[in-house]
Amino acid sequence: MQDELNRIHGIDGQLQFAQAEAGLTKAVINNPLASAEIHLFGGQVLQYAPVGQRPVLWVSPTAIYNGVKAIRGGVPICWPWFMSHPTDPTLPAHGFARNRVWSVAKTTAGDDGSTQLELTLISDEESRKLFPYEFALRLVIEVGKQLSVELNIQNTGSIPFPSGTAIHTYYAIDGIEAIRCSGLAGVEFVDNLDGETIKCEDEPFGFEAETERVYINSGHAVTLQGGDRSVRIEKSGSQSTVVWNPWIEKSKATGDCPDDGYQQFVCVETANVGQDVRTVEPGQTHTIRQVTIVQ
Ligand code: TA6
Repeated sequence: MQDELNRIHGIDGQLQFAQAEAGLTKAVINNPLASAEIHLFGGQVLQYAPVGQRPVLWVSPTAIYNGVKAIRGGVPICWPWFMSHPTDPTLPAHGFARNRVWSVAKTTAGDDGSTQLELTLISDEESRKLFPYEFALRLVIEVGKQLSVELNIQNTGSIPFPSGTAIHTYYAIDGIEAIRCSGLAGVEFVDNLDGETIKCEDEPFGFEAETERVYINSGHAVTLQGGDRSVRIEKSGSQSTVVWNPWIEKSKATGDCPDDGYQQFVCVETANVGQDVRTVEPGQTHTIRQVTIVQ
C-alpha cells in the first residue's frame, strides 16, 4: 500500500508513506522548515517539530496501535460529536472520525518549503450506522514554520446534520507546574468538573488539579507558556475551546496514559461543542481550523 501511495503522492526528499505500528500507514514529512508524522488511521498528526525545536506534540508512550482504538496523543479529530453522544451513550466517545482510516487525496510541496497533506473521509455503510447522514470530510494538514490542521465538513446529503468537533491536540510540556495558559482572561467557561458551572478568570491560569474547561463564545487565540518556550494556538470556524489536563488520578486510571502523563501534556482543543455545535445544511461546508505556532 505504501509503494502505491508513494508512487502517486510521495514527494521526493519531503514526504514519504511508511508502514507504522500494527500495519498502519503514516506519512513521514521532513522539509526545510519542520518534520511531522501523520497516521492515516484517524487522520492523526502524531509528531510535529519545527527545525531546531523539540517535539511540539505529545504521544503517550503507552498508546495502543491496533487500528481500532484512537491513538492517545498528537491531534485526534473528534467528530461528529464531542465526549458522549448527546442521546446514545452506547456510541463511541468523541465520535468515529479518529477511529477510521482516512484516504490520501493530495500532497503539495509549498513554495515556502512547507508540505501539505490532504486526507478525506466519506460517509459509508459503517458511518451511517452511527451517524445517519451523508458527508465528505476533507482534512488539510500543512507542516511548516507552523502546523495548520483544517477540517472541512461538507454535507453531501439532503438532510441538515449537527457537526460537533474538537481538534483534540495534546501539547508536549516539561512539567505541569510552570505551565500558564493565557489569552482566555475574561472569557466565560463551563467547568465540566464542577457541575458545569459557568466561571470566568481575569488572568492566565495554571494547573493544580484535573482540569476540563470549555471556553464559550470565544474566537480567542490561546498561548501555553512554560519554561523556555511558548506555543500559540490560533483558530477559525470555532467559538469554543476545550482545555484539559487529567491530573494524577485520571492519568493513573487511563490505561494508555502513564501515571505521570499529567506532567507531560496539556490539551488545548479548537472546538465546535456545546452551544457551538454547528448545523451543516445540505450542500454546505463548515470549516474549522487550528494553527499552532512555536514562539
Ligand atoms: O477533551 C477532554 C476529554 O473529554 C476528557 O474528558 C477525556 O475523556 C479526554 O477527552 C480523552 O478522551 P478519550 O476518549 O480519548 O480518552
